[in-house]
Amino acid sequence: MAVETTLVLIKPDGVRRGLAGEVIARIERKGLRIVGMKLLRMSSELSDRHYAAHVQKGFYPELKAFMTGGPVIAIAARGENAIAHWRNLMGATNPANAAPGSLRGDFCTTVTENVVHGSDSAESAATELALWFAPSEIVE
Ligand code: IDP
Ligand code: MG
Repeated sequence: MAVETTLVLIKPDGVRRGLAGEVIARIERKGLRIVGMKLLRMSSELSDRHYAAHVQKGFYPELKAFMTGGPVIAIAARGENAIAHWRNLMGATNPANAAPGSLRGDFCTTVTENVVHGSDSAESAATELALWFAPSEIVE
């Protein structure tokens, strides 16, 4: 078992709909620890870097417009196997496949506007955390 830190984003739909408290409560009640958190607007450049694996895909223009269209909350969440635990709490990418009880299963209907982000591997967590947080913004 490894202590991991994962990047959580509350996407613009989640912030706009007042779901930040709901998302944060699920991080906390799971037993993950928040070690970084801030509200910001995702820039065009940050979108292209964060979603580097998706920039060539047909859905990317819509995804980018959505993600840069309103404030997001970025959270660094830490704990044993934090990456997999957060992916489970989020639910499947497409809310049609997301289990009831998961955030995407409970709070959204469309694949683009799906409330939350979570890193999908240790490698992407490290890359994403470096994009979103300066080392001094991670607080023990
Ligand atoms: P993930 O967020 O569950 O890791 P990814 O495949 O990494 O899913 O896709 C990143 C984001 O891009 C998704 O959360 C969703 O907002 C959007 N997305 C993914 N696939 C599609 C699609 O087929 N149509 C529209 N948007 C998509
Ligand atoms: Mg992903």
